[in-house]
Amino acid sequence: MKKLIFFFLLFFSQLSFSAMNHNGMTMDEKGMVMNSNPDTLPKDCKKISEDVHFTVHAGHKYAKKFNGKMYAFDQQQWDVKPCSRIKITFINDDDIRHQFMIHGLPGYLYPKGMFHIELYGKGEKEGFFIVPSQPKTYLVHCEVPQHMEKGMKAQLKVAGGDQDLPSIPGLTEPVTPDSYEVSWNQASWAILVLSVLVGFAGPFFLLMRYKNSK
Ligand SMILES: [Cu+2]
Repeated sequence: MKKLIFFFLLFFSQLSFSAMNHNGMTMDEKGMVMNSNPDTLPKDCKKISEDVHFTVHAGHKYAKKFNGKMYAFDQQQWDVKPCSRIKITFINDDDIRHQFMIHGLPGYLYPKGMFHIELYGKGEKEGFFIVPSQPKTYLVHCEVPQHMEKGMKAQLKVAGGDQDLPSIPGLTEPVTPDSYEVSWNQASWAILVLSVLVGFAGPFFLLMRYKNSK
């Protein structure tokens, strides 16, 4: 009897883990979807203008075309109309953790202004969010440490957006250029000329002193 109760409890604990769903979050052993919203309209929208479906891939292979980058989405920009309902099918092609995370959505609908799909490894998950009406550019990235810096950064533009975000691979210039690039300003030229002069003049000066001392 005790054994039976034990297995009964085990079974139900596994069941509850495999379909946790609270505070706008669903998760299982493959990953999670946070703040998915398929039906609540932002305050400034009277109705959903259109339904769009984006399949977003994340992975190492999508960064190959970008110099010095390591991870990327297969696309770096998406454009939608005001009040669109967006369905995201997020596919992770890597064996490591990746996220599709969008920031800046209205806080009264999306806690911390965020909608987020995460996959712990290869796999696929989907979720919805509805955007407000005003023209705005939203940051899309992966928040796993260093993944954004290594290329996993993109933007979603509503009604053409209100700006371009920096450092989007193949799209916009970085805020600070990579440190391994040598910028030939006046100071670096001066140092080069000086080091050449010292390199030649030093031994010559020593030789002259040696000759004079004889
Ligand atoms: Cu990532």
